[in-house]
Amino acid sequence: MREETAVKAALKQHEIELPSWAFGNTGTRFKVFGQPGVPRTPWEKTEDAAQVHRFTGVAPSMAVHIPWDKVDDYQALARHAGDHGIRIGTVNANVFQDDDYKLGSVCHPEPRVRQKAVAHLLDCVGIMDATGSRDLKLWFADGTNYPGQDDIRTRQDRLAEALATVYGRLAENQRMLLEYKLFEPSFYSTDIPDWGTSLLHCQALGDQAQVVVDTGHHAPGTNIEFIVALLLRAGRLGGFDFNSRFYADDDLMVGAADPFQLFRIMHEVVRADALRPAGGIAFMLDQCHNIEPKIPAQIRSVMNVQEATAKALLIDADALAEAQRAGDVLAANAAMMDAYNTDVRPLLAELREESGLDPDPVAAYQRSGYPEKIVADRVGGTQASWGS
Ligand code: LRH
Ligand code: MN
Repeated sequence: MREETAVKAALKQHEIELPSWAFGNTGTRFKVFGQPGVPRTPWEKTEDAAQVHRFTGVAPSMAVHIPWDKVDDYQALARHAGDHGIRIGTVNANVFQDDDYKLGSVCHPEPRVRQKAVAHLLDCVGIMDATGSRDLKLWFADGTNYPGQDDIRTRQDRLAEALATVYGRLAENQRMLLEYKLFEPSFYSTDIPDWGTSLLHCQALGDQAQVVVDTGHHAPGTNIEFIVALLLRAGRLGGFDFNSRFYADDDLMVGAADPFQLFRIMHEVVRADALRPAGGIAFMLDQCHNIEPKIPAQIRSVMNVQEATAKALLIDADALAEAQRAGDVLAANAAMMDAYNTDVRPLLAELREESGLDPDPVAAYQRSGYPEKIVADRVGGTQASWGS
């Protein structure tokens, strides 16, 4: 069993990035619910993200989504984040909410629309220059709803051309993270539906192009940790969009629906020694808190990742390897299950206290006065939302 000190040391340097859009109003096609105290601006979203870092100690960056987080001065936004103890992280482009993009964006039949989409992606690289962000995350809603609607292969040619243009604009220290999704909003074909399609495009582009695994973007029953192991082996796992789901892309709190799956995924990361920042994996949350209070939900989500990671770090790697070598199926499975069934909450509470934090981050936040403050302060204006 790995020493507790080694486990704590590994957890201390494990950073989890928060999504700005989780602090705004979100919902489903049926309803987007408001909540008192929801931020109205990217500045207020940054302040809320800083609260999550304040109480967990391991969420020092917030991803932005453009234009949901559009501001006149991105350097000023980055400074604002710095003033609150965090930094602006991944820049997410958005070419899925404009009327022009009904038939796609970079895969659209019309060159005018493709050029418009590429222009936005290039603008996002400009924003990265201003915020000092390393990663550009690209998710495309592009696809078709009926067989024959468009030519599958030609759309791949258009996609490859657009990605190459954007890739060519990246600075040396910048990366392109290419996200895949099985379906929705397209219901027949999606132009980047799976890890293989994303990987093929990344390999065609170059080393600065990496695959993002959004845990809600697979067919039910998919062995996601297998995909993770494969991408790590290929040196192409750029990041995760963590969330959980019972059915489709539900974007629920990570670990809420399937904590065992999250544990198995983090086992592959630990086994590849890719947990540390130098491992190059962006551990991002991508969630929507449609009905639950947003800041406590983000704190809980960070804690869920920490718990799964602590359990993965506690796997007795030698015993596991020995049992695997010996073909001892039950002993090998037991090595995993013993770690998974270990209650790591006392260890994490200790780690927080050793880091000068309250052992119970959610309770500490609730007692902080911040929940009441934002409800009192944030009156009037328009609450932030994913503006669809
Ligand atoms: C698409 C997605 C993508 C984001 C969006 C908010 O479903 O996972 O990562 O741009 O959610
Ligand atoms: Mn995502």
